[in-house]
Amino acid sequence: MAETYKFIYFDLRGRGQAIRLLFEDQGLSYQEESVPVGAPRWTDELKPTLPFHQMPVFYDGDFMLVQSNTILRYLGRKHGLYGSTPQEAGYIDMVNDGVEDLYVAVCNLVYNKWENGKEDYCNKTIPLWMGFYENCLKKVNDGKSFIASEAISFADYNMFQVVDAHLKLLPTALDNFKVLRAWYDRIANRPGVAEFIKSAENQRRMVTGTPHL
Ligand SMILES: N[C@@H](CCC(=O)N[C@@H](CS)C(=O)NCC(=O)O)C(=O)O
Repeated sequence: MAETYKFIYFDLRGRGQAIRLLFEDQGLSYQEESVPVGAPRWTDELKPTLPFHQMPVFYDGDFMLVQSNTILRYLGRKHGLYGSTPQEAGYIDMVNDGVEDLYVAVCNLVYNKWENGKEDYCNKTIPLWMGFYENCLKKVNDGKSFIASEAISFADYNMFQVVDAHLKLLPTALDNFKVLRAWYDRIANRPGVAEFIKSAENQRRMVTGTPHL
């Protein structure tokens, strides 16, 4: 029987979202514990026990991992979502690191500099990065497949969640990026992803722990 993974994260999309999308799209069995932000379950019980005092947390049986990108890579290796050559794996890593950069930037915006930063972020940062992602896609099969090949990778789920978060912030974010838009729609329409996206639990979750996003 296939393993049931265990996953613990806040009741947010945040850094848990790409992992959830991967589980759902790949039909992997998982049980999630969703912890309310600020709950004693987090502050008193879980946090002090974790390597970096942060979530998400993932268990494959007794084997525990934290660090969202590490968890994605682990699942990528285990489930064939990490390319089929060293070059493909390198390209997947490169794009995933580019996703991390924008994720950190958007968190910095909503947590630290919303009032003074929003306009610049929407006018400059979002088009710049959507362009970066579109160019990365175009390098492989003219952007008609996934990040590194015809096969989806863990980084596709991660790039999907970061693009999706930016569409919430700026619904026109993809208007000038047809290749990225088509890639986004291809992923959004995969049955496992589509069903998860429209689920009540997903709809209810904010991207971050702020009122802005
Ligand atoms: N580099 C880590 C960052 C993890 C992180 O920042 N976790 C946040 C939630 S997204 C957290 O646990 N915050 C609660 C706290 O620090 O008390 C990762 O990618 O998992």
